[in-house]
Amino acid sequence: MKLYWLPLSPNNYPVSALADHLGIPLERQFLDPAKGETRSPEFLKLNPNGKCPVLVDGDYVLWESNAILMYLGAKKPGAELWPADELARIDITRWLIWQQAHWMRGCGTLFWERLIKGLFGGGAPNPEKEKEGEEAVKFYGKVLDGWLKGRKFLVGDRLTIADFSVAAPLPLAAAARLPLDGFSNIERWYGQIAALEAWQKNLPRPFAK
Ligand SMILES: N[C@@H](CCC(=O)N[C@@H](CS)C(=O)NCC(=O)O)C(=O)O
Repeated sequence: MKLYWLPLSPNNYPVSALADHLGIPLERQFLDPAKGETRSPEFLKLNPNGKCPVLVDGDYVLWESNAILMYLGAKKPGAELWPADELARIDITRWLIWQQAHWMRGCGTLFWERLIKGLFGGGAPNPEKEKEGEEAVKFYGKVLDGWLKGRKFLVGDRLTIADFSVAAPLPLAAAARLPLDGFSNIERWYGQIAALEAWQKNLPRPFAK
């Protein structure tokens, strides 16, 4: 299997970390958007959205990070991180949808304004956008922290792909000054993900903690 990826991106490193955690060997190809590599005709044939990650397994091509987490999770016998139980899958899917629809949007606004824009010559952070991002992260952070109260992991008290997905922005929390202070349940839960060897191996250094 081959993964086209951007190692610094929170949509990307959880996929690579899950593959390592499950012991699934991947050939990894780093793409550089600054060199137009995500807009090349060859890459657009794989993903017309021009985005990473993309997983290629023989003739099968899959884009969208959360779909790739499901695919990798399903590859392992027993599929413990993407369990067969229907309600567990629905619960996990709920968190994967929430991650993209709400969580990553708020965090992504702050990543863009505070970490990425400047690297691409986009100038100083826009205070209105920062305010918008801060409000979203606080609002959805409260949702996540409340859910995690009294729970070890997001779904069924065991590690699943939902944890890999929802933890995605947290390694960059300090660098992007995500307003998560006081969310002790998030901190405790994320500590377990951060302790995974495969997670540590794939963190986007030098930004990540
Ligand atoms: N919803 C997509 C988002 C993918 C995405 O936005 N990838 C960005 C990096 S965070 C990308 O590849 N950007 C390169 C570009 O637009 O040229 C997913 O989760 O896979």
